[in-house]
Amino acid sequence: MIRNPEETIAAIATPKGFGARLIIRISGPETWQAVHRVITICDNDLPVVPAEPVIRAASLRLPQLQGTVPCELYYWPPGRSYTGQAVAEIHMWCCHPLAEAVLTELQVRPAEPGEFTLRAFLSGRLDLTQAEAVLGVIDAVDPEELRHALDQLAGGLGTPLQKLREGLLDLLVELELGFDFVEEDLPFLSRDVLWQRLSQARQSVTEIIERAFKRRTADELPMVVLLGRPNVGKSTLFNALLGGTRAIVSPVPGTTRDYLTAVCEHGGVKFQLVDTAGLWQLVQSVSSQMPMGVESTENAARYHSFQGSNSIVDQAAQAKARALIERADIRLFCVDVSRPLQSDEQTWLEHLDPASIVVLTKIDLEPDEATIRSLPDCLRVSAQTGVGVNELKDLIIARLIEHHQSTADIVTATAVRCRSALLRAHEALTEAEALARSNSPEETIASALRAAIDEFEIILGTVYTEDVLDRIFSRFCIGK
Ligand SMILES: Nc1nc2c(ncn2[C@@H]2O[C@H](COP(=O)(O)OP(=O)(O)OP(=O)(O)O)[C@@H](O)[C@H]2O)c(=O)[nH]1
Ligand SMILES: [Mg+2]
Repeated sequence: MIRNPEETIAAIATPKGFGARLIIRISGPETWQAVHRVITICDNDLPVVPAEPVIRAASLRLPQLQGTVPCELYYWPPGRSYTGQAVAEIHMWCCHPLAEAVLTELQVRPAEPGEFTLRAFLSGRLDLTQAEAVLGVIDAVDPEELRHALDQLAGGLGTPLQKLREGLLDLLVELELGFDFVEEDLPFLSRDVLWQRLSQARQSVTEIIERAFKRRTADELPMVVLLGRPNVGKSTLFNALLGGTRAIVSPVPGTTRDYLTAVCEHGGVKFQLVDTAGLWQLVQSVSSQMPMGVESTENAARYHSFQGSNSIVDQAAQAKARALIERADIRLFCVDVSRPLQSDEQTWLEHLDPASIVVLTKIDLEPDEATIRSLPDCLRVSAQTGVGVNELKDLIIARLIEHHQSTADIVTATAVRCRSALLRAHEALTEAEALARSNSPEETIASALRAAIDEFEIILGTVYTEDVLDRIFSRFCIGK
C-alpha cells in the first residue's frame, strides 16, 4: 500500500558496517522542523526556512549526549530536491546506535524501503524506468552494468519511449480531427503518411523489445562452453581455467559424459564455464549412421562400446552437449594440434560463428604440420604446462564485455517488467498499421493506437497501480 506522501519520513541511508560517515535522510513538509529537534546549526544567519539549498556545519543535540557531536546539515527546499519535497541529510559519525537515537528524536515516521525514490516518482521527478535505474545503480555488479543503469537513469530508455508516446498521441489527435471534420472532406492525414508513421513507431518498439529480451536476469551468469571432438583436451583445459581438478581427465576418448559446470572469475568478471562430452560427430548428418572419422581413429573401439550397453546414456550426453553449445554465449572450440584435422572439424571451422573462439590444444606436443598451418591465427594453449591459459581467459573476458555491451543496456527489473507491455504495444501497432494499409475506418485505427499508447503509459508509469509500485519499490533498501 502506498503510504501518505504528505507525511514526513526519515531513514538511515548508510548500510550497517564500519565506515567514516553515516547519512540520515529526511523528506516531507515537516523536514526543517524535525531537523531542529536534533541539531543546532552553528551559523545564526540562516533564514527561518531557507528557500535555497544550504550546507551548514552543525552539532547533534540529544538528551543522552553529554558533549557536542559535530555533523553537517544538507538541506534542499521543495522543488529543488530528489523527492520534490523539502529534503535534509544529516551527515555524521558512522555510529548506528547514535543514528538510531537521532531517528527517534526526529519524531517523524520511519521511511519504507525505496520510499524516497517512490516520492521522486510520484512528484514527477523520475519516470518509472528511471526509478528502476536507481535500483540498477545500487545493484550494479560491474562497471558495464553501472554505465547502463546510469544511462537509463539519464533517460536512455524513458526519453525514446516518451517521444514515441508523444508521437502516437499527436497521430491520434490528427486521426480524431479527421473524424470530427469528416463532412468538410479535408485530408487531415494522408493514408501514406499515417501508415509510414505507424510503421516507424512499430520498428522503434521492435528495437526496444530486442533490447529488453536480450537482458539476462541478475542470477544468470554468461555461459562459456568447451566443445570439440572427444579427447582433444577439453576437460584438462576446464581444470586449467579453474585452477583445480574438477573434471576427470583420461586418455580414453569419451571420458566426459554428463556436462560439468563451475563459476570462473577473471579480471572481476564472472562466467559459468561448462565442460561437455566430446562430440563423436560434430556436424550431424541424417544419412550417416557412423560418426565421421571414427573408423579411421583409435576411437573406433570406444565408439562400438558406446553403441552398446551405455548408448542411451551416451546419446543423452551428446544431445545435452549440443543443447549447451547452442545456448552458449561463448563457445571454445577445441582442436587437438597434435592430430590431423578431422573432416567434421573442418566443416565446423568453415561455418564458425562470431561467438566462437578456436583454441588449439596440447601445444606442448609435436604439432601436426597441416593442422597448425591451416589455423595460423588461433590461440595456442597447453593445459598441461599452462601456456596460453591466461591469454585465453583475457580473450573470454574481452568477448564477454563486448557481448554484454551489445546486449544488456536495459536494467533487468525494467526489462522484466516491460516485456509483456512492449509486446502488447507492438501487437497494437502492427494491427493499426494493417488497418491503415487496408483503408479501414479511422475509428478502428485510433482504437488500436490508443491500446499502444496505454502500454507506453504502463512502462513509463504515467498510469500505474499500487500493486506495481509496491512490487518495484519494495525491492529497494531503506533510505533510498
Ligand atoms: N600433452 C598434453 N596432453 C594433454 C593436454 N590436454 C589434455 N591432454 C591429454 O589428452 C587426453 C584427453 O584429455 P581430456 O581433457 O580428458 O580430453 P576431453 O576433450 O575432455 O575428452 P572427452 O571427455 O573424452 O571428450 C588426456 O590424456 C590428457 O592428459 C595438453 O595440454 N598437453
Ligand atoms: Mg572430457
